[in-house]
Amino acid sequence: MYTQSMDLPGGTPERSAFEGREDRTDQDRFDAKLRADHKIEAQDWMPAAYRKTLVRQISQHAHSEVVGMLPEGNWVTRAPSLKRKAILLAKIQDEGGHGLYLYSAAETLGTSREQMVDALLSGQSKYSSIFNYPTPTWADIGAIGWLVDGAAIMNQVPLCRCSYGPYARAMIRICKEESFHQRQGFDIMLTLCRGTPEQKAMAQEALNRWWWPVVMMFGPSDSASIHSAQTMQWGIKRISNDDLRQKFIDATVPQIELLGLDLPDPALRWNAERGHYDHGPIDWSEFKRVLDGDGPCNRERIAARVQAHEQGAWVREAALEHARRQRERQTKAA
Ligand code: FAQ
Repeated sequence: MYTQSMDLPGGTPERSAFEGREDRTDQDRFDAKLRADHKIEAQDWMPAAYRKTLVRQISQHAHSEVVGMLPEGNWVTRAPSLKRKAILLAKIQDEGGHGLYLYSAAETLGTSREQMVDALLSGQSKYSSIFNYPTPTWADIGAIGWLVDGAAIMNQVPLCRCSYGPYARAMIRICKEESFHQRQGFDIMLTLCRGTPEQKAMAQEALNRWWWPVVMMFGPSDSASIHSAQTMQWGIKRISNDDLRQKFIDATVPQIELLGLDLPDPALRWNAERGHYDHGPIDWSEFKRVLDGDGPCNRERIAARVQAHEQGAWVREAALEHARRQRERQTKAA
């Protein structure tokens, strides 16, 4: 699916348009494609640093989807009704699917799934800070869908226009599914807010717990973001960390008000001059601590992935053996 254009004889029309001039270097053709807002495809020449950056970002994104299944998985057996359990199971399965599309998109760049998974399990590769927080109540599941998926959509819609074709195409389907996830989370919150005072208090506590980690999820401020300038120049990132964070806050405050919950940051205030909400200072030392492996659940999350990987070894071995036998049978039959 991600590399369809590799199968076209003579390459894509886009490719030939940019390859007509003999005197152009690979770099010139790459730059011209970016300027014309054409997609870079897996078979195209690309600078080594562009490839490396994409593998870093896409694999981190894939790991986030897979590790992101854990906080919600914690509630599958305790969802308050059969309907909520079925919806939660479907959502978690979607996140696993997103991880698979993204690993496939990253594999088109020449890095194997094994290499990427090893980098996650050995702690060399990051995953989103947000999944290092616990889910002590059912309201946390509502808050994850509403806020975490809401933030993910804000960040990922611009990635549908990313310059690397396989990543951009994977993001289109992922965004559609995240949109359903966001609504189911808001629906959980709405039900709790219209329920008993205890249920509404549970929703408020979950909002207070998740607000700052979600605000941090967009990454360091623009002045501290080491990759943004280059990734924006390459058309990987289209909107900066701070601008996305602001868009998310502006979209979410009216939703908090609609739920009838208190704002989780006393400094949140509409600034008519700027046309945006102002917010309080972000505790970047907490963000750094979580990235450095010392968040509330970092160790638990990696331990759960290592255990799942070890326990799944027999499945990988069986699948490889099955494929080997099939090849053997086909060779004999030929
Ligand atoms: N967590 O220079 P920048 C989801 C790292 S999917 C951990 O600004 P960049 C779905 C960054 O990697 C959520 N690390 O970097 C779901 C870099 O470190 P490095 C994931 C972070 O790449 C919902 C360093 O800081 N989404 O939620 C974080 O330009 C519910 C410097 O930062 C994506 O991955 C962080 N929050 O911008 C699943 C989207 N922020 O690599 C289950 C794609 C920054 O040099 C349940 N990724 N860092 O060691 C992106 O858009 C970008 O990579 C950013 C970071 C915006 C995350």
